[in-house]
Amino acid sequence: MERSDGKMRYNTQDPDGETSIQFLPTPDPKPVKKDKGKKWVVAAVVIGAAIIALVIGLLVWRFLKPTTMKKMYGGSMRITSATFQDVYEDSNSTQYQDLAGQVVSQLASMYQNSADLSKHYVGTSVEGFSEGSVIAYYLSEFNVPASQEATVDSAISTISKIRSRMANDAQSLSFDELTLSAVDSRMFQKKLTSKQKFTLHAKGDTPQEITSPGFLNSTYPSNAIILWQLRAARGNVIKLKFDTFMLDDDCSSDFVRVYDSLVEDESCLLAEKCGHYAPTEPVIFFSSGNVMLLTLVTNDEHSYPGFKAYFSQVPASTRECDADLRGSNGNFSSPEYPSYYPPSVDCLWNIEVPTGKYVKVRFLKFLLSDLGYTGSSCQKDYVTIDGQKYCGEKKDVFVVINKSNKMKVLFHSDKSLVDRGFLAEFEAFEPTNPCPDTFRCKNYRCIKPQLKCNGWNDCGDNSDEMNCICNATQISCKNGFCKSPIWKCDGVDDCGDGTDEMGCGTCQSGEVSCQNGKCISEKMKCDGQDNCGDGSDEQNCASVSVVPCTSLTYQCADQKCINKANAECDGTPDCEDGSDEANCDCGRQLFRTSRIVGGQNSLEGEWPWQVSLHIKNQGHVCGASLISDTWLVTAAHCVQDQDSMRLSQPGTWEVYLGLHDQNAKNIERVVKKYLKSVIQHPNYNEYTYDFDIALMQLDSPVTFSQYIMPICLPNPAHDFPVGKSVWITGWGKTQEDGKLAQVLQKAEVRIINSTVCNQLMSNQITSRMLCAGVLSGGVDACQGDSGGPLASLDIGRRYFLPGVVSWGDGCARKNRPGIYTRVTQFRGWIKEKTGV
Ligand code: 4AZ
Repeated sequence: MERSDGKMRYNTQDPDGETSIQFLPTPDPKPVKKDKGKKWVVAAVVIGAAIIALVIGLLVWRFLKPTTMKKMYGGSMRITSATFQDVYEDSNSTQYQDLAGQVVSQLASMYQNSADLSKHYVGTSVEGFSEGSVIAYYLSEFNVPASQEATVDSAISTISKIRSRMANDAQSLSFDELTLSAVDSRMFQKKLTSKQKFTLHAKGDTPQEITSPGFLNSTYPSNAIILWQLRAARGNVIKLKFDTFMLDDDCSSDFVRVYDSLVEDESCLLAEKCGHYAPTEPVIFFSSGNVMLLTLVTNDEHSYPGFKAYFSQVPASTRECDADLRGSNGNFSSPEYPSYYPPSVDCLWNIEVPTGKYVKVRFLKFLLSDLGYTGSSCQKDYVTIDGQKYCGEKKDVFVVINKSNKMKVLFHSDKSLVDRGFLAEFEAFEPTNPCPDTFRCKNYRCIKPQLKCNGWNDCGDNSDEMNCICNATQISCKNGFCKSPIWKCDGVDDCGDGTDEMGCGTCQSGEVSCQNGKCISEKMKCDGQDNCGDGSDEQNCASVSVVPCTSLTYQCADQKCINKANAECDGTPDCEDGSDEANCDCGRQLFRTSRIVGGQNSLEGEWPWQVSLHIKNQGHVCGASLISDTWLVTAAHCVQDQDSMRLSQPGTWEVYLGLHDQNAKNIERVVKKYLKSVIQHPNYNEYTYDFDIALMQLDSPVTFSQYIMPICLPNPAHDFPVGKSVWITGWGKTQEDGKLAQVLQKAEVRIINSTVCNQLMSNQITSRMLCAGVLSGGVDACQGDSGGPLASLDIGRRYFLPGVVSWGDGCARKNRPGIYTRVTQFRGWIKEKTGV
């Protein structure tokens, strides 16, 4: 027996061998009777059993209890038995509360009548009223077992089909146009710890500013939902225009939603927007009535700066869109183009060209929302021409003709999800000669006759490349196309059916070919050994591992090499020391490339590493790229002394960062800097343009902004594969014998195989050069672009600098690609000179 302190407690072992716990009430205990002890034992067993049963019960309840979820449904109804009064805008007024009470009981009684809804119904809140006669907006909450979600959704959808109801007593309401739809669960997730709601009324014609909290001074609040209910006077619609739109890139949890309602009614959702929009890319929405709801939902990141928008009222009557279009040509567009078209509109254009001619309509841009719908039935927003519907997003220009001098074009938008709409031109043509002096594509586009059978899809529907007779030198693709022989075995499927890449390797079956032409056994691929001798058998392996260093491996800061050439800043830490993801504050394009701002003009802030190099008092001569807060990369030939000019001297130059328009240099976002030093590559050859690279050091560090940011430098092994699409940017000449551009230009080109390029460029291509372009001509860098970036968007959504604009044989000529300095060859030199 083990004794405690003898005062409080001890264990007794009774003759039956049972153990019990006794509390000693007094220092002098009475003898314990045997039958009393038994009672204690029984009691203890009963209590113990009860506790065990309770614990088991709780566990069973916890795990077998059906898990329930919160479901919210938002909607509106048009109350026909009431007339709108201004007090209905004041939620504290008795009139508001009376009517809200009636709406709540009306909805409650409808839910009670449904067996699938009544048991899960929690409550309804009225969120506002608007004119017409009175429209009530509400949110209803349900607590639904997960297994019953579909049943509840279907019961709600039955209710939302109630078209109208006449009151049969004084208590109930007469209403019609009822809507009810499940609110997106991100709008009421538990994480949203802060909720704010504002109600704003448009003041005459004066736009009112709305900003996300803390706009411009601080980050916007995290894990918050903010709602702005916007109202306009009767007979008006609301125009909401975003001036600045810069939210987090994570669109799943940080976004703005705009509703054509006063509540989160998904059937009236106009758009969900996230990320960044350039100031030149209008983000403007219109409501169909005199209310709108703007919402902001944020995630746990403290993002900056948020948005600034203006809202104003526009008379509904000015929004008529029907028109008669007469004459031989003209253009027309969906309402508010290039802003988002309003919901619930129908427009009819009656086109009539001179008698005897036929009508042709060319859609230059076409972006109609068909979200939530698949197939070609065009159920949401569409254009109808002669009974044929067109919808969705069309990447290429498309043409519709009518064999008469008249055409009716109809545009319809439904009540939710809007897009930018369309821009179209109409034209009369001779019935006997639809494409004068040009080739007529199957899709009725007219193209220059010399583009027929040139190996490129100029029509957009390949009809210019059909039924061609390939000449002896061309590749005859199995699908009937003829392609230039230079594309044979270049690693890119140019035919589209692989013909040009067939029979290229000489390796046997069971072998794979190395980049250096050697054949090795398939088993040696990704075995951690450099069997090829050039490391190419250890590239593109399923898992990243430490391998012997070669020219194709990435070297971590700890000097170990890994078999992932493009490991740096791709968002995945691959090196043991994490060095591949260090120093990655580069290459981010804050503004998305627009779908609609066409042509070659860049968006403001689209290429924040682009620098304009000016000779003092003379203007722009070359481009450069920002690689840190003090260093620029440019071309050596830009800083080569000339007879009259000391271009190698820092004092010759002034540099502009954050510049978009050469005629707008004195604005706040543009930073003008001078240079401390210029370093031309010592091996630069002014005759061959070999080693055409130079570095420039700013006299003081530049502060990064949304318009000024460095581009990422590729490590020596970084692979920019043949055929990859890359961007050239600059203020260079827009034609070989033309003028410099005023606004920063952009063009998309592709990396070209060096062997092919060397053949095209009379053997002038060295290993320090990289070729890129469009071999059919028409797209290229030109004089004045030199020194500027060739930018490649890589994994991790960052731009890298594969090349510096160097030289070419003229500009944009057919089969004459642009030649760029291959930056991977100079990574070590850049590091040595700049520390970057
Ligand atoms: C130049 O003179 C130049 N087509 C730059 C690039 C190209 C041609 C000329 C490429 O700066």
